[in-house]
Amino acid sequence: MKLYSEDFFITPHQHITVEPRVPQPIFPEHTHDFSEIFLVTQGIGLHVLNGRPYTLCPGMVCYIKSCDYHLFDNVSNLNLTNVLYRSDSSFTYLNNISHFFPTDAEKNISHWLLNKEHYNKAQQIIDKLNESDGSDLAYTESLFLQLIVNLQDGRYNHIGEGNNEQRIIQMLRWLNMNFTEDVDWGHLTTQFSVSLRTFHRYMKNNLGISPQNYLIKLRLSEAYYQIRFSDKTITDIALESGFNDSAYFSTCFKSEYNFTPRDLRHCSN
Ligand code: RM4
Ligand code: NI
Repeated sequence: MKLYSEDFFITPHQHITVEPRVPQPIFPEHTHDFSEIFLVTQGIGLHVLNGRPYTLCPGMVCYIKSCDYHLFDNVSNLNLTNVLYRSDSSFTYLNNISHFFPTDAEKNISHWLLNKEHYNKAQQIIDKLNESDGSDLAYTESLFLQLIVNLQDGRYNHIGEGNNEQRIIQMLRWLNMNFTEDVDWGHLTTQFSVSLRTFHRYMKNNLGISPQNYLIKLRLSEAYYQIRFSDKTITDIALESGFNDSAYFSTCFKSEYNFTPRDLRHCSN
């Protein structure tokens, strides 16, 4: 299957367009006469690019060149924002931008995770692109430039590549961004090509705690912040921080900080 730009770009002069996919359903293998950069905003799914499978997770960015072929499968609440552009030589004001894209020297590198700061920045830029109708070329092209520079900047190593330690660090970064979600350690370690045993050993040796206790600490620190600086109820905060049970949350909180969530709320008001 081949997708054509006239079906997605409103005018022949428009070179960039934003296509939110909320959700991105299963989509069969296809190629295009345009290119894509997409940012995963929610959920997970399998992305097969040029025959090679990648597991998508929130915070991941992916580059598709027009000649690539790809498909989405096994999606679970997968949401993404797709930025379509005609080609990197179709711009009026931008030239010489190829080095802001993954280059041939980094063969196969098409997916990476963004840290939170760059992820948020990318979202903001994409929102602006989405709001503009594309008629002001200088404006949309300057936003596009900001986007690709930011995506390069906020880049971690290629998912599932590098040595064991690099892969574990990628996984920890993912956790730092996504700790409020349900975490299935078996699934997560498979996704980052790390064995569960190696991960436990790494955590024990380097952080001195188990993965689960690390996850709880991340959730507690988020809850701590919310209790101090928001007026949400403690029960809501517990749930939003990733705890399924507010009694269990209070127990963990007390043992971490030596005072209860309620104590903290009272002295913050
Ligand atoms: C699809 C999917 C494809 C993209 C088209 C425009 O839902 O995101 O990758 O090429 O939209
Ligand atoms: Ni596509």
